[in-house]
Amino acid sequence: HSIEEAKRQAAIRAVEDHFSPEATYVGIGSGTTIIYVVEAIKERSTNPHIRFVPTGYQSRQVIVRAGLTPIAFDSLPEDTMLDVAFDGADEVDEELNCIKGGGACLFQEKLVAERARKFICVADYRKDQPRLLTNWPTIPIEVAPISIYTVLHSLRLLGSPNPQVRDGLLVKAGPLKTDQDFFIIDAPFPSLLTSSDVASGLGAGDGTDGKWQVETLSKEIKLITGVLEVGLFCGMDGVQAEKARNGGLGTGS
Ligand code: DER
Repeated sequence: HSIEEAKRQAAIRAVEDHFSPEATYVGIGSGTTIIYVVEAIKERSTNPHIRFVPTGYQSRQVIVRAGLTPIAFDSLPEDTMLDVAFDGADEVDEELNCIKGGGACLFQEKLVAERARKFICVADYRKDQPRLLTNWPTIPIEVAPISIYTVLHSLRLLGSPNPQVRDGLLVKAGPLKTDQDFFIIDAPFPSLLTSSDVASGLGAGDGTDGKWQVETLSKEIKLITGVLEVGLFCGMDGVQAEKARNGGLGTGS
């Protein structure tokens, strides 16, 4: 099967398992896998009042192009939780911690994910790794443009060998700008320990031996002045991962 077919299969199963036709508020993430999720939801939704909460301009475009109705995160009725939020990821470890931000939408993605009763990560088999930073090399971090030198210096002190401001490359001269008009720094680190790695004595997880436990490092980075959000989604309530069957989970199936 192709990667696209694997994404589509994972998306269909995620929607079959976790989307109820009566849902009213549904979070929609960013990237390409989410397009298959929206297609599958459109076929199953029966609630005329259903509203979709985007996680950025691209996500909103996917919702509108599917003929569905968006509602802005800051227009939701007070105290309203989303029934479910679906999103992709760049890598998922065995404890369902995720690296997100390959699409530079991590801030709104985390806002929406944390406001949902259930966060469903839809990831094809390429994303499924024992530890984060195995296949995906860097942690995306959203920062205030004025603070990049402060953040780059602090990341080096935390042990990142070569953090880089994400460039617009051929798409835009100069650094990429997020939907919040911020910059993205991509910071490489050695692969991140899971909680069970630390429990089994593989390392303290506090960076003293150069190795970090995923949630510990996420909190350290978040504390750097100038950081808006970190592309590590750790220990989130209701995280489930729908992984593609074809070639997924190392089964080679
Ligand atoms: O930016 C993100 O976290 C996205 O969810 C994204 O990286 C996943 O993208 P994909 O579905 O195109 O692989």
